[in-house]
Amino acid sequence: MEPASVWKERWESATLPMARQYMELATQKQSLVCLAADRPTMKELNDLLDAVHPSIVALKTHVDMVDDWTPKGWGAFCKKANDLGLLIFEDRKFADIGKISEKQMLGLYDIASWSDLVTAHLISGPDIVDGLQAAWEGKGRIGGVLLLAQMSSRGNLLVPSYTTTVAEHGSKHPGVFGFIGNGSQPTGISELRALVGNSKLIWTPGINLATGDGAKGQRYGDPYEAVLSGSDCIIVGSGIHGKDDPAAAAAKYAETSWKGLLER
Ligand code: 6AU
Repeated sequence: MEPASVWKERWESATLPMARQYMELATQKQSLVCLAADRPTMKELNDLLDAVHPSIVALKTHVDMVDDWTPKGWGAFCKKANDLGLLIFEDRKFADIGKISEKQMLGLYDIASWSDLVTAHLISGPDIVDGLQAAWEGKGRIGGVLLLAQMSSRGNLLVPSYTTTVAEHGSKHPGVFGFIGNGSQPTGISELRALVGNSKLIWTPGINLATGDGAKGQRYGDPYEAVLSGSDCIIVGSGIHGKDDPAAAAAKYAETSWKGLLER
């Protein structure tokens, strides 16, 4: 299957080569799954990646949550993901002013050296995107920013007028890869898609086959409905790593997300 024929207007209108790279790999693997690899040790992270990689297209990390983090262990983990062709997405949710966000991409974790994508809030204004892009440029690398336009957690403060402003700014910025939308609410995803148009991707956390309320204010929506509503990637954490058989769970999410895309 050709990516252009499956992704249609999203493929035609994509502004970043990395977006097409994502759509191409998703088409090859028949999966729109980004694994939220929220495990606390390098062994668990490696075991999880080894088990589920055939069914995922991107690897989302929280580098500062790993108990036994070392530059060497992390380097090997990222190399494994790169060799598998996966995009590495550090969910750092940057929010500071541009020049500080640039420095936060370096430092101990040196996120600019291994990430392809990072998340950012636009609360401090549009220069944050330029700051993050400057860090990748400094390393001779290309990266993309996913702006939080909505969140999945209950009671979050990303009100509709804020979402609209983020979508307006982000849709025009060449450093923006796409947006984080609320996967637990299909109508919200459709509304975000209407604001964003086709030139950027929408990735959605808050996804689980068991829909409804999750732990500590998390909310979950159905993967198939999220994709039908306009999500281009479902971000799944505990729905995969919290299961006895993560590989089988990941395959299930891949199948339902791909079905959604074909029927969209
Ligand atoms: O599937 P879960 O609930 O186990 O994990 C959800 C993952 C976590 C969160 O940090 C992340 O998705 N997340 C995000 C982002 C940016 O990915 C935004 C959001 O609104 N809600 C959310 O859960 O790694």
